[in-house]
Amino acid sequence: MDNLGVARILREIADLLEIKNDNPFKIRAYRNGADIVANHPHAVASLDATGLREIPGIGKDLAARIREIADTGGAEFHRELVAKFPPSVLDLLHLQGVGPKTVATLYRELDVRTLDDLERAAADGRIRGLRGMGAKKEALILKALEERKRHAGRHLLPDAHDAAAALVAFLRARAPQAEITPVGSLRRGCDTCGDIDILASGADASLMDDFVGYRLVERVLGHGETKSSVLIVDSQGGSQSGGLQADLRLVPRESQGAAMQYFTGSKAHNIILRDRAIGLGLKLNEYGLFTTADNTRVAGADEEGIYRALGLDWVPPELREARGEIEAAAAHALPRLVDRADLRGDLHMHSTETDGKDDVPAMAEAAREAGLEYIAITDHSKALAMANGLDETRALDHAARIRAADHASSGVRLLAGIECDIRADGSLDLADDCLAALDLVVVSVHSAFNQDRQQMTDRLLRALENPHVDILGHPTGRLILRREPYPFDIEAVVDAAAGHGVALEINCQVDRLDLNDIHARLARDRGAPIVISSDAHSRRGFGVLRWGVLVARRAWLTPADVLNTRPFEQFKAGLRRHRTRA
Ligand code: DGT
Ligand code: CA
Ligand code: CA
Ligand code: ZN
Repeated sequence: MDNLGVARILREIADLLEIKNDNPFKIRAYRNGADIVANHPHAVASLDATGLREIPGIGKDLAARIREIADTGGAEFHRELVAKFPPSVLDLLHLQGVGPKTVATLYRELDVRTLDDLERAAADGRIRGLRGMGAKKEALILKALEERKRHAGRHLLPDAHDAAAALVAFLRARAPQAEITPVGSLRRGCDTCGDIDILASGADASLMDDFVGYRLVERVLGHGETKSSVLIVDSQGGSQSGGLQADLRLVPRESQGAAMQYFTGSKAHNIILRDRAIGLGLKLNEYGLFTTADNTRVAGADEEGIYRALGLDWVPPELREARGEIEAAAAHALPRLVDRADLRGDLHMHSTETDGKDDVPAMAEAAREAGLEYIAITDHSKALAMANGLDETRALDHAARIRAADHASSGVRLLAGIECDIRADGSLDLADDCLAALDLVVVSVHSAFNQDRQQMTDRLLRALENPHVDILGHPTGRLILRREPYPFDIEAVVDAAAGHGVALEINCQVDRLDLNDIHARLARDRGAPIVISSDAHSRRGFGVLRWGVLVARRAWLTPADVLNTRPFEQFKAGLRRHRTRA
């Protein structure tokens, strides 16, 4: 069994224990164990009990449990828990606003075992009568169910990316002479993907047999000569999202570019391109670009050739959304999009001082390995008690240690920052003199999400007025496929940020990507500075920067639009705290 399989069972044990209202330390031990196993660079199944216990955070009991799972494919303890609770109750836990206590009550009192059971109970008004629930809670549950339906069948980009990368590697090994690439929304860098589209050219038809025989295929939906579709189990195990569809298309070599172009999409981009072709007396399809008059092939082997024949510069896939890219390509005015390699700094991350897993020197070392020149350590403020958030005294002590570490190191430059909570009324969680004494202040909303549009707008605007605020963190609060952004007037907030010189964050956490592409482009257009930050919670947390860069590219951002592409001194000078004083 691979690490993700082991981690999944450990995580289920933690969830089930939580529903059972078991010992919180035990629950945390299993949950931490699941994270550690999932992130471990080597297969834990290949380690013996002693080897397992050498992994920091894995104790004797957990090591024994992991061995049992690796040896037998399961754990007795897990089976006992599953016997007490049907595994389908775990689906309920993924609903926004439904915690383990609620699940336990619903199960015990109403025998709610599945999402369907829950929907019926809520629709019948049976939930409001339960202790600690009420009509408001019932309405929230109905809303969460509805949102879940809306998102059903979509997957986070990084999940789709990982699944596609493994599948493409498998296919390439089977057909080394062929050209095999992911296309569709995945290639465009969309934050969610409906399915995985893969294009192969120059491959033998037998590649289709290899494809449907892939190890992770759960079900074959179609098996043809030029197109096949399968359902594969996704890395999360599929129970929540119901598997991931993958399509493979096979085209002749001379159509490679045309098919790349066609199947990358988007549909809207393709339609504009096709109309442009018609206007030029040409015909564009997935096989090539042809003259209408006598069907002569004009282009098709490569994408550049297609765009060129249509009088266009090659359009980066992230821009192919019919948002003005064709006009820009015709005018040779496409932007030079920001790259991961352009990033020199990272302005949002956590350490062991609050809810991070690694200390400041370890984070600095990992940042250096990730090619960064400077970072800000921005641990939580006291309102986040759950995360052991900092009060003024601890924040300043922590800052002193960060600065000492900065002087001691010859590598990455460190900024002593904070991620300060924005309270419900828009005031900040830490006193002004404390914020003024730090190098960088990120402010974010972590509570009172249910305010109405006006309240939330006023709250954010008030926070931005505080002169010590440099960056607004994860500005809309969305959790992709789980929680909608809180309602607020984004244009008013973007304009205020531009006016105050507060940077808006593209938070790179895979389920946040907040700002999204549209909002980041709006921010740029209105003159608000932008930063791309990892929000890393461990030394392995910098890998997510690539996803935020994709959002920035989809937002048409150039390196000049992103503050943390600047060298350290120039970056610092561009921060609001230094600008407003100048
Ligand atoms: P998704 O899967 O919902 O995340 O989004 P896409 O863009 O990957 O959509 P998908 O998988 O349905 O199709 C892949 C690409 O194939 C799409 O981006 C453009 C092309 N395509 C599919 N259907 C049509 C169509 O009816 N007309 C045109 N012009 N292109 C299409
Ligand atoms: Ca697709
Ligand atoms: Ca598709
Ligand atoms: Zn946060």
